[in-house]
Amino acid sequence: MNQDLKQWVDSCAAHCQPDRVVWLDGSEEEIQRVYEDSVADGTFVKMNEETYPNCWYHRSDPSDVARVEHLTFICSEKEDDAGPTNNWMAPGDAKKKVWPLFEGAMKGRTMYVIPYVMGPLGSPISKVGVEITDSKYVVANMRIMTRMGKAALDQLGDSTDYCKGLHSLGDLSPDRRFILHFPEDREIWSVGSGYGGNALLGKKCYALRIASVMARDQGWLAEHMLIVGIENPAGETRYVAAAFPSACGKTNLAMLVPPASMPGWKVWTVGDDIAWMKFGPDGQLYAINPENGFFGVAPGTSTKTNPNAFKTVQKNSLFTNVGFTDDGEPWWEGMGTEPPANMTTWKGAPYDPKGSEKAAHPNSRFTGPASQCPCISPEWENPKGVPISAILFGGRRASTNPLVFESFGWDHGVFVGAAVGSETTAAAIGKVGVVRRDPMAMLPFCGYNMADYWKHWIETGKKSDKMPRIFHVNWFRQDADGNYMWPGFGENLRVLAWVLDRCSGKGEAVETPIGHVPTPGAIDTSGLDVDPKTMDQLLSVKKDEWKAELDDQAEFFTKFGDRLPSELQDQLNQARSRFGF
Ligand code: OXD
Ligand code: MN
Repeated sequence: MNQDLKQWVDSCAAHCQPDRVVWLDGSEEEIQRVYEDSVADGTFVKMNEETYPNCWYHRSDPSDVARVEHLTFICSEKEDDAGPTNNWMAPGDAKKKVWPLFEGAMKGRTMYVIPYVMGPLGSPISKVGVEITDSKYVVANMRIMTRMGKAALDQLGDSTDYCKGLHSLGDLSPDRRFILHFPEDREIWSVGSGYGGNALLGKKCYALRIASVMARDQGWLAEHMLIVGIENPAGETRYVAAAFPSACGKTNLAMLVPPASMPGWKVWTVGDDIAWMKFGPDGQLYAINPENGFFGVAPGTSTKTNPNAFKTVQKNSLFTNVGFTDDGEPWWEGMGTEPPANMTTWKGAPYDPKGSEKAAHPNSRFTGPASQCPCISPEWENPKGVPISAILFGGRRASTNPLVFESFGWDHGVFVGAAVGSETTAAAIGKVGVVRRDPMAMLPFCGYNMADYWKHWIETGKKSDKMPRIFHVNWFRQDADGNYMWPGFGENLRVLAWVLDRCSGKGEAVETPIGHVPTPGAIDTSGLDVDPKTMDQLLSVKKDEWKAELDDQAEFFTKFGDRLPSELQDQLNQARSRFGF
């Protein structure tokens, strides 16, 4: 028994006072016992065993359905180390305030100890964590989303190199809800929420916020990125990592189905949300997916938009806050079928097809094992990771950003990533929405000062002459009537094909002040309902729009004061001068 771990668990148990402490070994019998107990206490409802074998349905408290950025804190010793985009609390104050909320919080409950590995077992890039929780929902999700149990304890051995995560549902009151990160101690405390991103501590809390700090200290990258393999008709596979803010289609891109017009192309999913990247001995960046499953947004997922995600979750999966039919099946808006009769909503009320209440909460989720994904990459558990040829950044932009462009080089690419913006999804069609700056799609997930994070990116680029090329994509550009000009989904592969052409020194482009944009014929549009004029618009770089864009980026950068890396200020100045601003 690892003494450091035992002491920590004992001290948490003494304070939280559970009725019993259960160390999870990850076996099948064990999880079935947890499910049985969860049905008894109402955490899960068993779904239709014929149509959804070993699937479980959960409704959360209606006040606990999303990540809570305003209650999420980085508790670094110095406030400056958290930076202007994070909430900060001094570690001593945070502990004084939140430790009492754990006192006796697990009375009448079971405390589960979940040892887990983020990343393939035995991979030099993988990391161990241990989550203590009183939530059976968390146990069930962590069993799908991570490699957990005995294998994790074996990997840990006597080492003290693991992330400690203490989680309790507490009383679920938003007034007593805190998600605290102590980057110097590699520790996480989460209380008052059972929702995924707040409570599955391996995901956003460890694999992004804490890991981003470890990555800075140890010389690697922890990023909010999907990883996808693209195989061309000659059978060559290259890998792309892509960062988009939440609700910009990361899971769809990771599981893209090649269009009929591209026979012989295949797309292989490595990960849909998080990438950990380290240099290999050959100087290339290699990426692993630290997760073991997909925790995806259900609404809008259909056999048309993402058949692979759909097939992944037909068995051994969890469904949270979707509609629930009296046949024991899930249903959500955008599933591609008519709402069934006799369904209850995510709130447990009878569904009224004429009413305004949706069956599924907009942030309702499925949790499914990655191994069940029909297009899972044969390399997804390769302990070495997969070599990354290109990095994409992107956001949801009605205007300004062309369908795709390539940066002029690493430092410029870092600037492009740092300047990512995305329209708030509530933006009405036809209107330009409110752009929120979301650098590298890490705004809510970077565990330290974002200016230092950019510096870390700049420094990383100096370590090798085999860095991936950096691109920006925008699937969401609209015409003057508010219609999306690009069809998206599987057709995005046409853009990825150009990206990979550029990586192999082909792929025609014109130089513009923002970077290299495809020449009019460089992206194959045969068989698409996109005429040359529309394509022209999709690839256009408009001076007046970019004036406003660069001004907005400049204003955002001023938040960081002197800490902004001079390389980014230089890139901004150069972009302005290329336009003649
Ligand atoms: C997620 C998110 O759940 O980014 O992956 O919010
Ligand atoms: Mn995400």
